[in-house]
Amino acid sequence: MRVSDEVAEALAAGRPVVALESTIISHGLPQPRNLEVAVELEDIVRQAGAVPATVAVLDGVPRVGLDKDELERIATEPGLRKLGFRDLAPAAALGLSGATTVSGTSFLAARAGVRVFATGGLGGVHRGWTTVQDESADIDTLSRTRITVVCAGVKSILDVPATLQRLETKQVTVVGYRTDEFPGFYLHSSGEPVDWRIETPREAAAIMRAQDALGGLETALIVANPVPADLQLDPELHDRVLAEGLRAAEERGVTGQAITPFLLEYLVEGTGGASLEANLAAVRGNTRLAGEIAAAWTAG
Ligand code: PSU
Ligand code: MN
Repeated sequence: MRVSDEVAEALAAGRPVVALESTIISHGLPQPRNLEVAVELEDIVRQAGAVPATVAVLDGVPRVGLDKDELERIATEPGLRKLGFRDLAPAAALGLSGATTVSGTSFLAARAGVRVFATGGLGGVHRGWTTVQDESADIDTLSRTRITVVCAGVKSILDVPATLQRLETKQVTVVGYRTDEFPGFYLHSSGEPVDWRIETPREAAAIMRAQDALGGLETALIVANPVPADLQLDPELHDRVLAEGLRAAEERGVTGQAITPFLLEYLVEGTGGASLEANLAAVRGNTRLAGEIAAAWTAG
């Protein structure tokens, strides 16, 4: 694993660092907007006074912290793989390049000593899980990785109540940021309740310290930060296009790793780009908050 000089120096000096994932860039957003977003997210982290550490695997080397050219590779290289934790060893052994999911990113970031991570929406339990056992590896990794993930909940293409149940079973702590309702990714609320509510980055950092002080399972902390209501996707449009997308995925037999990118892209097209704007608003807000939490964490 190679940690960039800037990230390594910040970590050694106890300065705030925020990990960013790369699958959202390679598989979650359309080109050429994805490169702009990758650069913008790093700028948002810097504005919050933290150092960004985008995570990926390049030519078989797991990387924490990328430069501009490397970000460009993630955004434009054709055939880039999508790597969860279990894919890291084969990619390394075979010298391949790939973007890391929440699962792959959490693992590598935590190994490097980065404690705070920002993304859009987590993976989780897919609809139809009673027949197709598709549950994102994000959940299992977060149940055994000591990292704080700031996200707008889990992707609304999923079975959200089932995903919340799995997070409970797997002992992953979930707190709402200034909300009593679990966010709905593109939507301000999923309509599901969340057990814990915090109001400040300092409270998030205090929970992180309490996790460490208690010891026990090395679980994550999920800080669920809703997209502002005025920037959310219109819920009716969301429900209609998502229903179409789920039907299209079934008709075309899209499954496994391909289903999440397929549905995200379907929503972008079916909503005339509105889902993309809501997705970006969510990721920007999460990235900003992650910077603030990282600062509160290192200040403690
Ligand atoms: N959040 C986004 N867009 C994305 C993802 C998250 O706003 O594309 C990615 C993350 O990398 C997440 C992955 O880990 O989707 C989940 O994929 P799967 O359902 O195949 O585990
Ligand atoms: Mn899956």
